Amino acid sequence: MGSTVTLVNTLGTGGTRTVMRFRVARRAAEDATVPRRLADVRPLVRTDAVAVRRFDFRRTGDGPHAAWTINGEPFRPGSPLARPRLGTTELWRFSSDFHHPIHVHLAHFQVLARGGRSPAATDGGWKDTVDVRPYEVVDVLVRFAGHRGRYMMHCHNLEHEDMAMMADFEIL
Ligand SMILES: [Cu+2]
Repeated sequence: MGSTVTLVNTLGTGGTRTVMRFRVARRAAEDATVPRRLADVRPLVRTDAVAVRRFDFRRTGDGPHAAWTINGEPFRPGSPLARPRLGTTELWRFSSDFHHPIHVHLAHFQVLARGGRSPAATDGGWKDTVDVRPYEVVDVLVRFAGHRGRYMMHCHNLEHEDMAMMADFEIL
């Protein structure tokens, strides 16, 4: 009692550095339980993939013309970078020059490999976003199980998505 716990954004400065503070006000009993098994996840395997696609996330160009791009392309709505088929699984290989959390809309995936090695413990289960660190290559198996139509993937860094580090893909 009386102690404090402060949540800090170590990448933040000024007003974005200290996120929140908890003050322990009283003793309390914890009566919640965690189920022994959280979910049944059928692991996808490499041979499920009917296609392999590469998406490279990096800064392209110089000076005022520099931009955050995917496969060197600026965002062009309506020009999909991939056309996967509904009901299939593909291997998507994400590479990066920087720290980019890659978010794929409405198509969940499982991490197959990180830097050519087994995924990290935090990569387990179904994902809609994967952390790709500087000069890292992350292979994911994406399952297109929802609906046909145009979807989007993008870097989830706010500054990067604000600068249109995004691309369409279309599920056929
Ligand atoms: Cu980014």
